[in-house]
Amino acid sequence: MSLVLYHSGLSTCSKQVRLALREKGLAYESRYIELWRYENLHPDYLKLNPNGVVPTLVHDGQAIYNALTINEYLDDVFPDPPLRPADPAARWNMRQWTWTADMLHLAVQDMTYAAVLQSKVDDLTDADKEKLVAAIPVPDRRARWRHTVEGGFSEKELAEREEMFAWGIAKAEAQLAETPWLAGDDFSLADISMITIVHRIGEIRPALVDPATVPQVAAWQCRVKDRPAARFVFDPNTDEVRSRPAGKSLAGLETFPYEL
Ligand SMILES: N[C@@H](CCC(=O)N[C@@H](CS)C(=O)NCC(=O)O)C(=O)O
Repeated sequence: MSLVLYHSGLSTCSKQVRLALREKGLAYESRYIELWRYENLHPDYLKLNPNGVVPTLVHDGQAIYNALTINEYLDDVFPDPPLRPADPAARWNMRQWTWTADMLHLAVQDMTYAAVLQSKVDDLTDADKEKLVAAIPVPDRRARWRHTVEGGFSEKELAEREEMFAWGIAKAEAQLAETPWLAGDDFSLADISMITIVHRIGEIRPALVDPATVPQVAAWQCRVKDRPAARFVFDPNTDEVRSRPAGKSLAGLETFPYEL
């Protein structure tokens, strides 16, 4: 049995799959996709993931993508320990939390583009900016990138993203006042999806996760991050978090600007 994970160190979606793999004790081969070099848009990578994003998991030669559905697949194929509740109502709750995490991810992504990617994109020539945007396969993402290369998000747009963050954190605070984990009594994919988002919100807007105002979310973050899988995935000093370590890249992948 072989599992090969194409992922990027700090990407929230990559962390979700690394968490699930480690919760299940599954060993995997790590292949780094350097987003800052647009390796995710390289034709060789697009053959594995036509959406042009990380992560992608290759299981015995079969490529599967989209963090949430990868994690559901892992739970189907490697059911022990389970990461989804058996009870239908709790499973529904788990799914609406993973949906919430996906909604929040759109806002997180825009904020991350503004904070990190904007300056890197600004360094490209106009021709390379055009080439880059044209290579993005999913129209909605292409439009976001176009927005970034054309100057980026306005203060008003960023404030709207921050409102989304506040909405998500308040929703989690209310849930965690009722149950120890987001989907109920047991740790699940809901916690895996949301911890990566809440962690990133804490990096971008620390005031929104202040323990004084959201004590339940703060205590839950400690509970999740105390698990061995999360201790590893959120450790800033591992190979998985640093930018690509030498010798672990997608073999033969060029760095941008390559022929697209
Ligand atoms: N949740 C979706 C979205 C993945 C996603 O947006 N990944 C980001 C990193 S967290 C990415 O690859 N970004 C590259 C880009 O924006 O071009 C999935 O897992 O496929």
